[in-house]
This record gives sequence, C-alpha cells and structure tokens, in this order.
Amino acid sequence: MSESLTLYTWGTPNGQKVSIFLELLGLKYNVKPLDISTNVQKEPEFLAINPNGRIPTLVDSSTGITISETAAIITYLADTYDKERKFSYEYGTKEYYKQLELTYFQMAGIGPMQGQAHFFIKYSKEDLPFAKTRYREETRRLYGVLEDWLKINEANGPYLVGDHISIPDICTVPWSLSLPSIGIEFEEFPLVKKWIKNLLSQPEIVKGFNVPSAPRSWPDFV
Ligand SMILES: N[C@@H](CCC(=O)N[C@@H](CS)C(=O)NCC(=O)O)C(=O)O
Repeated sequence: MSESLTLYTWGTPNGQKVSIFLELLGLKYNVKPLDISTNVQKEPEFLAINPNGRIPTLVDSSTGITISETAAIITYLADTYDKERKFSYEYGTKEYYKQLELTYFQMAGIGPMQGQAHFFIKYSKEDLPFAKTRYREETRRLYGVLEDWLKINEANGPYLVGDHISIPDICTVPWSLSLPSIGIEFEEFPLVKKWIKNLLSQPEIVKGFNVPSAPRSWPDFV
C-alpha cells in the first residue's frame, strides 16, 4: 500500500475506464475492489469519500485530491500525469474541444442510455417492454452517431479525435463491449468494430479491463 494512488472500483464499464487510463499512463496504484452487488458502495465508509455511493473513486494522496465521476477522474489524471499529452489533448486546441464534446457525448448520452438499457433488459424484476425498446433503440441510435464520428475522423483514426487515443475513446470502449448483451450486434457498426479491435490490441488497455478481475469474455473479432 505504498502507492499514492488508490482506486475504489469494480469490473464494470465505469470502473474499467479509470483502470485503463491508469495502465496507459503506466502509473502504479492500489486497487480497492468494491463488489457493488453487495451494496458496499452505500456504506458510510465509502459515502464519506463519494456521497453518490457509486464506483469508481480515486484518491491521490500525493496531491490530496479525492475525485469521483469518471470523466472528472480521467481529466484530473490527464492534467496531472499526462504532461506530454500522449493520451489527451492540450487545453485550448481544436482537438481539446472535440475531446470535451465526445466525452460529454459518452457521459450524458451513451452511459446513461445504455445503463438504462442494461437495467431494463437484464436486471429489472418487472418486464417492461416499452422501457426495454426505448433504451435499446436510443442506445442503437447513439452508436450510429459514434460510427459517424469515427467516419468523420477516419483519415486520422481509428480514434474518435485526432491521430491518437484520448479521453473519449477510453470512456466509451468499455461500454461498447456489452452491446450484444442488450441485443445490438457489432456488425451494425463496422467502424466501431474496427475501433474496438484496434484499442484492444494494446496490452495496457487489456490490463485495465482486467481490474479488479478478468472480464467474462471478449467479442470474437478481437
Ligand atoms: N456517472 C458516474 C456513474 C458511476 C456508476 O454508475 N457506477 C456504477 C457502476 S458502472 C455503480 O457504482 N453502481 C452501483 C450503484 O448504483 O449502487 C461515473 O461516471 O462515474
């Protein structure tokens, strides 16, 4: 426990975003696994560092910063530990604002909509066909938009912004892997498929996915 960074996490898309970024940055960090199926994230000890009671949360004892919300955590890590901007873009540049736009697109669009699709299709005790269709189709629409963004940047890609991996790629790829579990096939989005394959060819990204434990399976095209 000598590292200054501690990540409270679980093997879900939001948790994986942060461990992927930490691995890309080559940082050492302690992992505190919180099995969210046991509701440990609602216990007072965790609520004291994140009143929202959701993973992930990062504590950096070297700066005294405790931070939650994945886009905020990753932006903090980029500003603090990616000074060369290998995995992010410099403040004020055209790429910086595109990075911001597509990060918001994930955080306010794909994340919440796909999260609801997962809930109504896989976990809800009540069978609500309208909710299942609404959130699955909105998720499908959003991945159509993601496909458009990859097309727009195709000459530089396969990345969402510019000519290298950056924050929106990292925020979006963990969510994309579970599309088939809600009835959306990768074949509908050829550029998304190519983008996933390219990102998963990077060992650091695979390592980040395996925190705190290995994911169930990879798509067969990876
Ligand atoms: N907007 C938050 C979402 C975090 C979130 O929803 N985390 C989920 C796991 S992916 C969670 O902790 N769920 C447990 C719960 O809701 O109690 C972020 O980006 O960090």
